[in-house]
Amino acid sequence: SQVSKPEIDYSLYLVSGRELLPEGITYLESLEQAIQGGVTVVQVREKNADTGEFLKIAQETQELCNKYNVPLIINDRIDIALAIRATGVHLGQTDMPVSVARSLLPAETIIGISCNNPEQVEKALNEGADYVGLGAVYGTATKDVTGKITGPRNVGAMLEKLDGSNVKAVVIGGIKSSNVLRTLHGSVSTTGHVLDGVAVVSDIAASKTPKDAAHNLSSIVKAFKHVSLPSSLATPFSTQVSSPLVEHAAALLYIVRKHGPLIHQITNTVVTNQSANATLALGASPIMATSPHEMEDLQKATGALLINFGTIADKEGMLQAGKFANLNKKPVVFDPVGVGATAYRRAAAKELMNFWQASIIKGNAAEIGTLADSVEVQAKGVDSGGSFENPPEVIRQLAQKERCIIVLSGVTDYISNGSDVVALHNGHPLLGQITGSGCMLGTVVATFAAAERLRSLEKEGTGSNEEGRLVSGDMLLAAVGGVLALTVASEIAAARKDVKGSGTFLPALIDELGRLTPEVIIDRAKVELFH
Ligand code: 3NM
Ligand code: MG
Repeated sequence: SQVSKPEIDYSLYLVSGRELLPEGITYLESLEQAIQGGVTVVQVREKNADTGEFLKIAQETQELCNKYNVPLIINDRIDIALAIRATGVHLGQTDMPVSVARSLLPAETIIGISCNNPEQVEKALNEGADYVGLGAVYGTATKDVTGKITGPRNVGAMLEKLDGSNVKAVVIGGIKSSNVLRTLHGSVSTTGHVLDGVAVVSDIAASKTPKDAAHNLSSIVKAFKHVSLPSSLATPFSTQVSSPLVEHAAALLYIVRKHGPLIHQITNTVVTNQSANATLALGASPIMATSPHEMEDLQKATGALLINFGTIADKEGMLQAGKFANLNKKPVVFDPVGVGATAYRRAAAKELMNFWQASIIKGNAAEIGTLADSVEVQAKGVDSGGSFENPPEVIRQLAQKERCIIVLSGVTDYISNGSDVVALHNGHPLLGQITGSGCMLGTVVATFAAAERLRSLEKEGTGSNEEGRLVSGDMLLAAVGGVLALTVASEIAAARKDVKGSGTFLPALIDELGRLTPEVIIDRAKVELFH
């Protein structure tokens, strides 16, 4: 029998947190302002209240929710939900089972349940839950979530379980206006399943200005929903043919030279100097700052951020830099140098990728193989070689999973946005004989990413739907442009009469990056497209 259930807008789901209220504002004042700011559904969550007190709070909350036509959900307590005829209940994994709750409640009652992994989501679906709360996405002081932090990167696998169902999903745990867009962007399944909303306690409940807090969150969620249907990583280029792709990518060099963007690079001590010189040669400005304390200010002024963890001593700086780059919608290029070499690096890469969203990840076969959990390529260290049987498929899948562009460097460089793959056949063996040519590739790609963002913003103007996207511009084009610039420059440098080996090659390469033009790139590019 079909029961007609209330339609709930899960965009901004406020879970109450009376103990977090600041001085000078009552629970009901805070709640009313939050609803006025854009909260679309409210849950009363009381972990210490006696039944009488809980009931009173639930009744007062309901009165206010009714005034604004906002649905009310009761945490855990079926009896309270029944007593006030609440729209729904929210259950935890150790609360009453969904099926039992369902048998006690009116048929139209919404039942939600907290899930921490795909198995729990599957169970919730089978038991007839109406929505799931996924998390904890980040650490939070509001609830003990020890051992249960998923990061946005594990949300996609949970969402995928809901494919084909009408069960809705929100994320919870440490979500704030400063990380919500990055969270939404990262929390998408490889099948394109996106979130229906976000659930928040402290970012609203602890605010002295809950209306503003709710409005900030709500406008970001709504803008994201607007551009995420149907879900895509970035503007797909599959409508373009290969020649305009290269022309567009190469032309970004003009924008680099015209605007001279600041390229912030946290890179390793082996290559800092030559990476900075490569940036200057292209016409951009390097900043090689590493202190976590200046990241908030720096990321307002930069054009793009490169994080290369070849000598990983500044992890806190890397975390903060990426966070503020995401907040300021600046492209982030991640170069996980030698990520397979140690357990520490593998863990650090996961921590970084869960904390901020990369726009482009660049690595060799060993590094990409490690990130993709590939058994095919065993990472044996920073310089280990290796290759994949089917490189396009490996990076296509990794791009979908990590929600960014993947660049796989090698004799042939492969780039994917999760749907299409570009193979680039430029370069010279001398690149393999100097240290840090891979790191320099990250630098050049970051420089082109800054240019592509500027191009996109100039073209779109303000007020476009770029607002709902984490980074403006097609980062696949930026990656293609960056890879072509370095590899074409290497061919020209290697052919010079004054280049006699790797020692003379490095300065010649810097020279040729400085002399490079889009026309030369277009002329020499050897590009292949896979669909
Ligand atoms: N449930 P804040 S995390 C109530 O993981 C709750 O199921 C969680 O609070 C879960 O927005 C959480 O202040 C607290 O981080 C969320
Ligand atoms: Mg509970």
